Amino acid sequence: MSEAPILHSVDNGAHTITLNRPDRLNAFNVAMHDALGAALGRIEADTDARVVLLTGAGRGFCAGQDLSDRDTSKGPLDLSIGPERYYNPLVRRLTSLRLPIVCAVNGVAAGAGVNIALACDIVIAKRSASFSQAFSAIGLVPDSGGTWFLPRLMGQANALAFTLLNERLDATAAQELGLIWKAVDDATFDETVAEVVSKLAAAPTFGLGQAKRLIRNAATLSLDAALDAERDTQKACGRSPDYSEGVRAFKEKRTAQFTGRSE
Ligand code: T3D
Repeated sequence: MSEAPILHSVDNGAHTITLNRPDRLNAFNVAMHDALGAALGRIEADTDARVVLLTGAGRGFCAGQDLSDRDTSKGPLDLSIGPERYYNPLVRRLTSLRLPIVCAVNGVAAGAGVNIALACDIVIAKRSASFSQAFSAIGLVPDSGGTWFLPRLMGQANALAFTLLNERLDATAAQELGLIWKAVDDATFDETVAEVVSKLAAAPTFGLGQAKRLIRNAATLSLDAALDAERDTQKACGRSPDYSEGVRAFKEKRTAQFTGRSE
């Protein structure tokens, strides 16, 4: 029996999704897309969910599209289908999920694998991990949001060189360039990821989800529009039980016990 392409577990509101095609460096095929979509559907429906962790099995995080599924011997392929059917909906779901998503880049990330990591909210990479756009090596353009994420995160000059030269960036350089939040020594990687996930699992989830939405939307807003959006969202957050609990706990000098709920 073949291995499941996605592993999904839940522990106290923390959902872990593991891309599980290690012999292909967790490259995406249709079965993996479908299983990931189903896992995200379960998470979206879980009213007790607090945080999502996305990672990969084996020595890779994700090598993008599984190229063994692309047969060019019989004429040109329509490569708008993969983005339209799978990659674009995936990036939209990750960026709009009302929960924080931690991406633990456990090893090599290439092509869409990099850009899917960048669609997550907090990216932590093993010091030994690497990032390459890979697309230019096979005549393609960055997809899965790469053309949008890269210049915003690392600046246009770095985005262009990273894409056109297809150089592998190690995790330390990726952090220095602003592509990811943190590169962590391999020996302490699992521990650091677990600490971040457990902190987010106990956080005021509704407020975090709103902050994520505002920051992601602000990239295309004027300052005026962002100020208005903050005001309106603060009103909703101010009505949440976690706001009352946070203020009470502050005054009583104790750790807040958040429910994560909006009301
Ligand atoms: O098609 C559409 O729908 C459009 C959408 C496109 C989205 C994309 O992501 S396009 C970009 C696709 N990805 C790539 O081009 C990356 C190809 N892989 C590599 O360049 C290298 O494998 C890596 C830089 C990722 C890692 O190099 P390395 O030396 O650490 O590992 P390796 O030996 O090359 O790979 C290990 C195995 O994984 C190997 O299999 P083998 O020889 O042991 O049986 C290799 O063939 C396999 N593998 C790695 N990447 C892919 C893959 N198999 C299928 N597809 C892959 N993308």
